[in-house]
Amino acid sequence: MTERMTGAQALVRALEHVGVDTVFGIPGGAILPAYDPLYDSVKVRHVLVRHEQGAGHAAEGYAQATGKVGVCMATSGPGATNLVTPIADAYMDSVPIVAITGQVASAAIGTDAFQEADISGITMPITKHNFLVTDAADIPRTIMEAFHIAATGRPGPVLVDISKDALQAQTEFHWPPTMQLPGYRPVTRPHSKQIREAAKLIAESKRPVLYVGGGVHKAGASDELLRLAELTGIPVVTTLMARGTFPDSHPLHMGMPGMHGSVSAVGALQKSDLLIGLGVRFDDRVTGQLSTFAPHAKIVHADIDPAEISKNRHADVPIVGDCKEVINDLINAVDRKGDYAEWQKLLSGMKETYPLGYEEFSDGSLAPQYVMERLSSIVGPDAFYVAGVGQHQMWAAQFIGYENPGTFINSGGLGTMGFAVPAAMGAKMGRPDSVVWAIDGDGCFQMTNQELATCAIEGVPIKVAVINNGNLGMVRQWQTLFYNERYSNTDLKTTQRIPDFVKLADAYGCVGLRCERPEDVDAVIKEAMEINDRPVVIDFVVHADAMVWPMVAAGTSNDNIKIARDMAPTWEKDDSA
Ligand SMILES: Cc1ncc(C[n+]2csc(CCOP(=O)(O)OP(=O)(O)O)c2C)c(N)n1
Ligand SMILES: [Mg+2]
Repeated sequence: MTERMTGAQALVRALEHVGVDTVFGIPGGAILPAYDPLYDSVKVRHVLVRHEQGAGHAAEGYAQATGKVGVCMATSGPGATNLVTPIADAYMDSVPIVAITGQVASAAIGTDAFQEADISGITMPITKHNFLVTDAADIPRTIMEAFHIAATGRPGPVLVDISKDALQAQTEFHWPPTMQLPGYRPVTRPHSKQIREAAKLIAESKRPVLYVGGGVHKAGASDELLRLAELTGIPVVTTLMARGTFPDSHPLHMGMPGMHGSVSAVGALQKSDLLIGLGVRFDDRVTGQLSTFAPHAKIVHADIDPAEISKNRHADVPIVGDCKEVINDLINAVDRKGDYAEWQKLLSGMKETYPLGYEEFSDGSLAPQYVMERLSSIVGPDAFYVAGVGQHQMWAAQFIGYENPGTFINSGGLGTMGFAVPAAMGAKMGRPDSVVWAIDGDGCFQMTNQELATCAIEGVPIKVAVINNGNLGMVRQWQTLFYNERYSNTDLKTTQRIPDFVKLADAYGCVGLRCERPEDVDAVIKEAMEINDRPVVIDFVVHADAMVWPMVAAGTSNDNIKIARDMAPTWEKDDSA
């Protein structure tokens, strides 16, 4: 059955058919035809944000909290270019979003028309796929294809740029359209020979490690991972993108590897004889200097994206497939506990000798890590924690105990300051019954806090912990360590209360609270937990000199991990082998 309607109506109808319930965006000239039928939709709620970057990050937060595709919408030119950062962010972290942008009328494309930007060209290298639609008849099929591509295989952002005349033209709408995606067939079933090879290496290894990345949760395979780990007794490390995929409290969990990873997790990789990489990409923040990364280890590398395998480190056994299927097949192929007692003992020893710790300040000021510990214990592991980028992000990764997959949402690959508040808004809209905390830096917060207005008006009661160290702290930390304490342009002077975050919160219709002393932390967190009719912002004024440890300096070997300034763990003593 076909129905006659405009391209814009067909767009909204298609969005309804693919199951969209929330769209984050801002209207403008080229996309205006689409906003008219959107006004009438009872299935699709449009959330008017304050900046398109917020729309993009909100779509990412929504996608990560729900597992569905997030949607953002913007007009041509500056509206579309404001989406570039969140699109790049989603690309790096494999987050399924669809960005819909208006484009100038097809006859004007290429003429430098008012608000023309070649957004499909601009986003070509940072989208999984993108479309420029100039014919109304193509709109429904393109939408169906965009959602299919975003959500299947390795998830990622897809852009659909639609010219204004295509939105305005009349067309015949029918559903479902037939997708035309020849050649797009992601391989999900792993090859059985590769699984056998992997099982053989596992059986031969004395020091195996399950090196787990964001792909495992994306494949919905955390239960399978737990079974594989418990069946075999193989220790686990979870990357920044995988926090919560394996319970932090589990004795086999060695923590997060990488530049700010735990000694036991970094040590596990460096001393391993077999890394079983699952949905990971051997990122430089994990490997450190590549030539000295896990020097004794053979590599099994499973990923749904064949382009990741052997990209940075040669895989002895490459496995292309969906992590859920890969892990299930490994469970069947391995089918017994290995003799890893020595190995487990070595790693547990490291974990005990070098737990995460931090400096407390004698002047009674607040340690940011203490705020994280208290949040973790008062709020608990059922909440979502959404971080910005910087020191606070690393402390949130280190000092909050994650027990549930997907509960730590952050910008890993791109490291986008300004991610937290809008992404928390998106997460809360996707999961309204869950508690959602944004953990933000005073620098990051000043990039996107205008979405607090959106939260207040749309009734999205997120909670924001601003870790206010008065500085672009992570950059300052590098200046402390590598630039002779020459603090060029990192002092935000936020401690002079410009802006005053409590007043700012108040101005945005939120509750603003401030906490400056360790003894007040519990009470302020509890107070925030009691407020559910409005967003809450807590200004945690913390010591400027707190640092993130452990640390592997960029480009150096993981073997040179420091647990504090000029303090290295003594590997040799631990490592009898
Ligand atoms: C958009 C953007 N600009 C610059 C950077 C570089 N950068 C990384 S961390 C950081 C400091 C962040 O400051 P703040 O939000 O206060 O967090 P803190 O490190 O103090 O916890 C900067 C500037 C970035 N990651 N993203
Ligand atoms: Mg800061």
